[in-house]
Amino acid sequence: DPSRIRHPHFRGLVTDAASAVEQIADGDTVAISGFASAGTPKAFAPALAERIRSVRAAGGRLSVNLLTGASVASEAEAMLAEVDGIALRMPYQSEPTARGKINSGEMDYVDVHLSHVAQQVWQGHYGDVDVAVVEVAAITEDGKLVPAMSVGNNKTWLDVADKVILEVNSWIPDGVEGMHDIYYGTALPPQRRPIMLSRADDRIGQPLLEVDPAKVVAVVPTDQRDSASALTKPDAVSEAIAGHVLEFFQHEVAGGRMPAGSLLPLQAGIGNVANAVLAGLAAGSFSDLTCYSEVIQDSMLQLIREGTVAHASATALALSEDGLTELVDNFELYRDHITLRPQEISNHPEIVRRLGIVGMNGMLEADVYGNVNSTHVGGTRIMNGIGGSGDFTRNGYVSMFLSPSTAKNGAVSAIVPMVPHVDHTEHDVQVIVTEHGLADLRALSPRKRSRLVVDRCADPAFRPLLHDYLDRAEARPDAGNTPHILEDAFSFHAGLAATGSMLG
Ligand code: 0RQ
Repeated sequence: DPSRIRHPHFRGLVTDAASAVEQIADGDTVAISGFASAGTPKAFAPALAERIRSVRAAGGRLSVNLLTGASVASEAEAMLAEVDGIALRMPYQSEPTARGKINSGEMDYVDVHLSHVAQQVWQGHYGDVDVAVVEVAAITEDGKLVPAMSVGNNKTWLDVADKVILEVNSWIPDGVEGMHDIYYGTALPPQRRPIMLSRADDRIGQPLLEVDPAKVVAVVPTDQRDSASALTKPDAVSEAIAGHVLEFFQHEVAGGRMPAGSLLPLQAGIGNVANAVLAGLAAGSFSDLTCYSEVIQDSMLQLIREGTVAHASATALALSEDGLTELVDNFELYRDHITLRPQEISNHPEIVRRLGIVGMNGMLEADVYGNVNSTHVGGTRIMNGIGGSGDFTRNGYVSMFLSPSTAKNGAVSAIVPMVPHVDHTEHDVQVIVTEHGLADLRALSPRKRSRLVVDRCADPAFRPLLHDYLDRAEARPDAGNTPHILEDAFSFHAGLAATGSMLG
């Protein structure tokens, strides 16, 4: 499609994916586009997996270090993991094959705050980035790039890579041009300057990405939809959690800590709980809400359409099949209410703090004192990764964790005596919510926090066990500020391993 590749130099580089991946050598560090289900290069993973198979069949070796925005389309991740094509993975994944390889020790995984990725790569910790593979919507007359449905780390990948492969996807609606705000003002210290963004809808950058044409080695045309995010309908548990969150917002408004109507910019993780909270906002008395988050889910489109949300800023769209269709069919409407930014900016601690973001993320488990485990089942087995949850939790104005009180049909309690892996410490976690209730931990000492977390948030089946633990811990002569019995602190997890249930 000539209207997508408007510059003759780039038109001369058009080739197929099989030839493009010939540029990739064993041990290379390959940085690709993709954030959640949006913007993963479509032709790259199948072509690289095929090349890996043929190199191996000929007795050779080929695997790469794979850097991304966050999770990528799961079929792409799976294809590369299945052929053991990934030696090292960073910064986030959520795909079962890759997860299995990581947990069996076959794949190295470095779990990084999403706002830190670009600066860690600039600092050189990951060595040279040999090849960047970036999906774009178009190449303009002057050789600039119209970004796709996610931005992620693409600006950084294009800047730092030695060679660049561009996938130009003509499925992406033409109208996408102008929806992005690519900020080129970040640098390493001591050159750093303030980032002058003070509202969710501020534009501080430019709509297009830049690339040095001399680095571009291949341009691969594609025409494939983004993969869809699975969307589960809100159930009774997620609706109950949403109800507590909405009541909390009213309480904050009444206390003068949030403006009535518009609240403060909201950030919500992916999943049905976040979706239920957003859906609940539509029914409330809110208007002119803003969101400053990582991803935009289906429920956000509805809130924009209804006029409840005035503006949503993110780094990616993570939509279901229906959501993608709704977006593409009504692009003119959504483009004016959505800004996609690099993940350095969507998750930037400076901005999260300045805007006063209300962070709402999921968790695996919390302990009675408010430490949260988001990533490691049983303390050892990776689930997904910390993602952006740390960026928003540490720096948010209000930091909330939302979760069902139990998992695995009631065998696992989300409230435990001590978490066996800590992603978010008691200093960062302000509010915990389950379907049973909400515990506001602000200004409470550890001994007061623990009883509140148990009584408000734990499933009633686990409350006697948790109170018994706390009674015994507090009765010890050396109980201290944060009472624990180290020999018993993981009794819930040990019970689960031994009997299949934390109830023992
Ligand atoms: O597994 O489906 O196999 O049973 O974990 O749990 O309850 O569906 O919740 O989808 O929100 O995931 C922390 C993983 C929660 C997620 C986590 C099992 C449970 C189920 C999923 P099954 P739910 P969610 C950034 C946002 C970190 C990254 C982040 C996450 C599966 O929220 O990855 O916050 N967070 N990104 O059965 C064993 C437990 C368990 C458990 C749940 N205690 N032990 N298994 N599960 N609790 C910001 C953005 O803007 C996007």
